Amino acid sequence: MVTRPRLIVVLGDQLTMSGAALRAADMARDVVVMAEVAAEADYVPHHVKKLAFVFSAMRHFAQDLRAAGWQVDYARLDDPDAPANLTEAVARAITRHDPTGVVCTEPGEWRVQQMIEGWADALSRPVKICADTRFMCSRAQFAAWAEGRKSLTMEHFYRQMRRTHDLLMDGDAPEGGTWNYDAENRGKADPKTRFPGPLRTAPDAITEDVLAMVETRFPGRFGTLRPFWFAVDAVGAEAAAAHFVAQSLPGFGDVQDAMLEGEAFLNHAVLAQYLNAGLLDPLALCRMAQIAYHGGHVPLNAAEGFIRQILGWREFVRGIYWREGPDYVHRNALGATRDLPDFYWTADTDMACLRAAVTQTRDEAYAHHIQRLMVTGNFALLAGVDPHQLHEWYLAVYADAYEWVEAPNVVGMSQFADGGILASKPYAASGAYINRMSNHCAGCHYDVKAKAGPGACPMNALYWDFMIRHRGRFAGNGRVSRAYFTWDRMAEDKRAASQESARATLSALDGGTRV
Ligand code: FAD
Ligand code: DLZ
Repeated sequence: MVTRPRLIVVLGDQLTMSGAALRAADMARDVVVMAEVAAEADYVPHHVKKLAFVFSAMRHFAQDLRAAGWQVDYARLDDPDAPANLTEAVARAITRHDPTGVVCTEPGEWRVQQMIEGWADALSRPVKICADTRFMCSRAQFAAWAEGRKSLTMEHFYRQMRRTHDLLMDGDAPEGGTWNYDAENRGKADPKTRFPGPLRTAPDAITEDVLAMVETRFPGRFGTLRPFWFAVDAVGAEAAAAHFVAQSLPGFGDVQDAMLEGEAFLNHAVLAQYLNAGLLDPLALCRMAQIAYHGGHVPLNAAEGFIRQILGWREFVRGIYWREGPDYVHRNALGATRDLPDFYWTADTDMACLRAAVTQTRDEAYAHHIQRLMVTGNFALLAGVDPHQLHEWYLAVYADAYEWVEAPNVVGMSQFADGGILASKPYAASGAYINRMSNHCAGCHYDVKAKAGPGACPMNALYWDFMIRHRGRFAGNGRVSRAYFTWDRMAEDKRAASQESARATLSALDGGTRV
């Protein structure tokens, strides 16, 4: 008797042998379906390095699956008859294999989840969606934790996660007696420091094929494709993680919030693209950091700071994304409507910090947290840029961007567009913050110390303009209300000059004049 298979669908960001759908499958009978499709490449204009990373990692994973004994039905984007989207890819695989049903792992986006939920009717086969076990807190566990709380505080969630996963714990107390060493992680970086940077992996023949395909298929797309140095399989990603823990983690905490002209990575891990695609396991990575701390190779502020990002923030934002629902990406609590300035794509601006962030984003499909939050995010917040346009930009330009993690960071943390679900205050700052945390201002066309006038850092007046625009909402917020005392005590002529400067910058943005 011939046993009919099931189709096991593996998406481009689910590239792990221990994926939930694969674990539910029978290697002897089931068929794994993977498809490179134009619809996923085009729904936002993904950076060319991100496209190359996803397609090469998919091809490497399919190769590993076959070597392990799986039957893999793989559609390549450069096949003349490539399916246009994931539904078409699965429909065609159904015709080829006549399966009894389809098994998937939860995707990372409401859009894709809704698509998969439609397959049972559209394709006339039962569809099973398995919970994604790559996370340390399931969607259901997060919902249970959040239930009945007036506000959701990352720090409370993080402490519970530390206990649950026994990370940096000394019995029931935190290692070192303190839960959070963030206060020690706000140092400025010394421009003379030589940072080791992330491990660079040379492209193999599969990656070279993909690079050629991306060059041909996506001309004019944002981003610099070569040199391409991302790892594209689990072995390479694990080597990159080991390199980070040995070389950069010891100094991670000290300069976690710093920025330096010409230094894209400092001591950051540059591992999020691997974690989010399934090439690295987050709990294993946290344990590596913990072992390095216990071995005396890494100080506590670095190990704790790093573990907090993954065990705390990464899991927390995912919980919020799924809890808030599909309309989250359309929220706009501050009513911001300005178009995204063109310089987010061209880097054509006189503001040194923004030029540096966008240039390195174009070249590396990477910017670190403070660049995303306090440079590109902050400027958009101050200028009142439409958060949905900004969300689409972030989703497109970073190699690690998938909606479950990108949207809460952009819509919630950076733009306050969810009205304060994720962040308890707006991350709004004037040029003084950039000057304190970086060396960008020293070589900038604008004067960071000047508060108003054509030569003044535009963020200074825009900061006040933002605060005044939203005074009704933020004056009662104890975390930012002091700013209003400062504004109210400022001389009338200074306030008028500041407002005039903000108006000039905003109309330059609207008129497409260089800022
Ligand atoms: P490191 O700074 O070395 O941190 C270590 C790890 O912690 C990261 O690899 C990441 O997995 C995790 N992490 C740190 N901060 C966060 C956070 N706030 N949320 C979730 N995980 C975190 N992260 C993404 O993975 N994808 C995104 O699309 C994304 N978009 C962002 C947009 C904005 C506006 C902001 C403010 C942050 C965004 N982040 C995003 C979070 C963070 O900036 C990136 O995870 C980090 O910069 C990735 O680089 P890294 O691996 O060198 O991280
Ligand atoms: C990001 C991406 C891209 C560019 N291409 C594909 C693809 O061709 N096939 C695929 O299965 N997945 C791709 N992905 C990842 C999906 O967009 C991702 O699974 C969803 O956004 C949910 O996180």
